[in-house]
Amino acid sequence: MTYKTLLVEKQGGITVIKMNTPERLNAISEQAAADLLAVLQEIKNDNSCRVVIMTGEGKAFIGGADIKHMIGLDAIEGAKFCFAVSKCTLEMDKMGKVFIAAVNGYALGAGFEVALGCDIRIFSKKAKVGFPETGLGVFPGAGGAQRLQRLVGIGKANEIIFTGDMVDADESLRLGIANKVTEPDELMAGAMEMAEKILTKSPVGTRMAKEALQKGRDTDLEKALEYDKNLFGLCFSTEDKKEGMAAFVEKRKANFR
Ligand code: CO8
Repeated sequence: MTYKTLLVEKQGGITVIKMNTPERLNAISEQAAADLLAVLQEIKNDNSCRVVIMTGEGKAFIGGADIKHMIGLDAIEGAKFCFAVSKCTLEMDKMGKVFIAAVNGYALGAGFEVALGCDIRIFSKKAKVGFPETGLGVFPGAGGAQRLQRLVGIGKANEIIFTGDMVDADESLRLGIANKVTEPDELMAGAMEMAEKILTKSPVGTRMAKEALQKGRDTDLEKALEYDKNLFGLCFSTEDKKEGMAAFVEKRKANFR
């Protein structure tokens, strides 16, 4: 399928989604939110896709929700628009695929929220993230406040959200927001390299690991370990577990299908 605001490219088990309205810094309009949700549905039903790389064309990953659109919205419309973005990241959480954000430039507001909705973030040295919302009379309501405090802790999340200060790539790496920082022209190669490495692993193991991590995040340890035990048991009924362990014993590379 083709989309008005983004490009999709498939390369083996990897799908690259590139936000593609650089003239407005890939700001999320109603159309962009609808396109993003639609492409996620398409990917969800594509069993050949196991890793998704999200990035942006031009100097932004996503410059935020479209302020020129939000200026005319009332309370109900504002909440609906906000949830259009939350829905995308909730879908990403639930999908058994790994999402890598290749953050090429500004990831602000809803853009930072989308990046935080990814499982792994690789930053170009030019990347900058932040939540300017409090300066606009709102707050990061599409998951930013919740996801950032889980990632960096409450104190730092408070500071980033209350001040609206942008955080550069090196500081993001230090805080654990970025997994890795690359030269700008090496960003996609870095993201592809990580995606390729993930593809060599068992699809079942990866999928179960994501589910365990997601479910455990907001659960007490005892319940989380109970859940993990059941997922772990489930792995033992799969070809991936047979192949992975047989390959170890036979001293060869595993060949997962
Ligand atoms: N919305 C609408 N238009 C935008 C946005 C945006 N978020 N960001 C940039 N643009 C437009 C600019 O208005 C400009 O358009 P024009 O040429 O017509 O004036 C064009 O993109 C290029 O941008 P600039 O000329 O401003 O580029 P600079 O390099 O000078 O500045 C900045 C880059 C600093 C990133 C600047 O563009 C900026 O401050 N942008 C706004 C960033 C922002 O505040 N983002 C947060 C928005 S609020 C939000 O995301 C709410 C999330 C929570 C709820 C989710 C709801 C869906």
